[in-house]
Amino acid sequence: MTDNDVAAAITPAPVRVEPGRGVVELARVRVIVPDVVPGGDGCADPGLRSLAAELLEPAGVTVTETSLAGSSPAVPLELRVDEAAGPETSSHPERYTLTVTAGGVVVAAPARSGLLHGLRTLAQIAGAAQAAGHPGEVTAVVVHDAPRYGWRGLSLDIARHFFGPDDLRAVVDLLGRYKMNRLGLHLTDDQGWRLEIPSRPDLVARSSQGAVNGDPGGYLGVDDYAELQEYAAARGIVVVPEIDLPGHVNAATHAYGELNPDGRPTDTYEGIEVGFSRLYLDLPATEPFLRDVLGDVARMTHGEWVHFGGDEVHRMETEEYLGFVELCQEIVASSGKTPAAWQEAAGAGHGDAETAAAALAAAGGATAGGAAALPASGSAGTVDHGPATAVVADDLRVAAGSPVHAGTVLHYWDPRAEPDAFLRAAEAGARFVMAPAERTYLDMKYTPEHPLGLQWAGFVELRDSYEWDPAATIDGLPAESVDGVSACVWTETLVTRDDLFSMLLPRLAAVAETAWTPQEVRNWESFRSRIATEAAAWRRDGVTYHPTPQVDW
Ligand code: TNX
Repeated sequence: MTDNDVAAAITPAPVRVEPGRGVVELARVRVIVPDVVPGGDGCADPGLRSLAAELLEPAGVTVTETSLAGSSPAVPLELRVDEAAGPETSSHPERYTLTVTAGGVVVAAPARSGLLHGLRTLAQIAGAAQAAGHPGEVTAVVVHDAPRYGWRGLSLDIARHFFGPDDLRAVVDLLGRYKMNRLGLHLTDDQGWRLEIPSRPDLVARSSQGAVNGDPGGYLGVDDYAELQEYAAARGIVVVPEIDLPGHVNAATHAYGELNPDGRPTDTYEGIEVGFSRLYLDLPATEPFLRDVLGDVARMTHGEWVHFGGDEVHRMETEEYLGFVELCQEIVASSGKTPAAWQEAAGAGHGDAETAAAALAAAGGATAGGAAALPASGSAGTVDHGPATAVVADDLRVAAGSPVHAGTVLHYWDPRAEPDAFLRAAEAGARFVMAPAERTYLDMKYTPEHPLGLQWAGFVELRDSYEWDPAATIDGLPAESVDGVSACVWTETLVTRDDLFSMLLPRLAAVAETAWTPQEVRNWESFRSRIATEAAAWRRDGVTYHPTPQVDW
C-alpha cells in the first residue's frame, strides 16, 4: 500500500497521517499490554488482548501470546500508556498515536479508550491490505488522532420493533468500528416496554409482547441489560437508557391503569402515530411510578446518563409539561445520574396543541382530559412528527430562564424549533447533542423509492448525513455548549437485522465522521472513496448495507 492508501483505509478520517517507509509484515503480532491501563478498572489487561484479536484477526492478522518457534515471527504490537500521545492540538482523553515501523507496532494513548481506537485504526489498515490481496502487509505509518467531540452516539428504537441482545451486540461492534462511544436505547414507547423494571413487574409482563403491526415483541431482562452494558463498556461504549416520558407512554398506561384518569388500562397499540398518550402530573399514582421506574433504571445503569424523553407530548398544557421536565430531572439527578432529554425539554414548544388536536380528530382520537382513545395505524411515511413550533402559541413558550438544569444533555432533533429556548438553555448550562433529523435520522428513506423508512424529515442520502457542521446547527449556540452528535434510528418500518443495518450503513459511518473528524479535515470526495473500502469489510463480515449510487462500490 502507498501512504495515500493508508489514509484511504481509515474512517472516520484521522487528524494527521505521517507517511513512514516500507512495508511491515504483520501476519502475526504479539500483543504487549501495560501493567496498569487508566480507564481499565485497575487491571493489567482489561480485555485488551482478546479485543486486539477480535479486531485484527478478521483483517488477516493473527494475534499470539508468544513467538512460537517454527512459525513466522510475531511482530511486537505494544499498547503503551502515554500522556504525550495524540495530535499536539488535542488533550482529549480518547486521543492516540499509532506507529507502524519495521520494528513493530506501537499504539500509545493516555487511556484505554485511545488504545482501542488505535487498534481499530490498525485493523482498518490491515483490512484494506487484505481486501487488496496482500493480507498482513501494512505500510509503515504514524497516525496522530483524537475525536472532535466526546459524544458520538447512535440512539436505537427497540420499542417499535424489538431487537434483542444478539442484534444489539452487532450494533455495538459497528459503533466501535467507527469509534462511536454512546448507544442510546429507546426502551419504551406506545407499542412496547422493553426493559424489565424490578419494582414494576407488570411493565414487561403486560406490555412487552407486541410491536408495530402486531409483530412479535420482547424485552431485556435485568441480566440481559447488565451483560449488554458490560459488552459495550469493554468496547468503549456507554449505554444511555431512554424511558420516554411524559408522552409516548401507552405501554405504561396499558400495564398500570392507575396512571389514567379513569383508572382503566389503555388498549395495546400497534400503529405508528405519535403524540396521543400521556401521563397526568396530578394523579396520585404518577410520581411514585416515575420514582420507581427512573430509580430502578438509574440503579441498573452503569453509565452516567439516564434519558427521560420529553418529546412530542402533543396533548398537554405547558405548565404541566414543564412540571414533568422538572420532576424527571430531579429524580434522575437524585438517583446519581445526569439527565438527558429531547429538545422539547428546553421549553422550545413540546407540541402544537391545535395541530395535534386536528391530527387526532382526523385519526378519530380522543378529546383532552379523558383516557386516550388510540389513533388508527398510520401508513408508513405519512405521520407528522414534532411540533410545528413556528405556530406554537405564546403560552407554550418559556419567557425567561430555562427549565433545563446545568449539565442536562439536550438532544436537538427538530429543525422547526426556534433557537431562543436553546440559547437560554445553553446559558443555564445545558449541554447539546446534535441529531438534526434531516441529517442523522437514519430511519428516513434514502430516496422516494426506498422500500424502508419514513419521510417526514425528507430523504436522507449519504451525502446529506455527511455534509453538515454540528457546530453550525443551531443559530447562535456557543460552540462550547456542543458535546457531540447522535444518529437516531426509529424502527416503525424496520423489522429484521438486515432492515436495520441497511438503514445504518453506510450513513452511520458518515455521522460518525461528523462527530470524530475536525471539520477542516472532512471532505465528501475523500469520504466517498473511503466508504467503498469499508464495504469490503462489511461484505467480509456479512453485514448488510445499502449500495447507494452516490458511491462507486
Ligand atoms: C420522531 S425524534 C420521534 C419518534 C419517531 C421518529 C420517526 C423524536 C424525539 N420522536 O417518536 O419514531 O420521529 O422518525
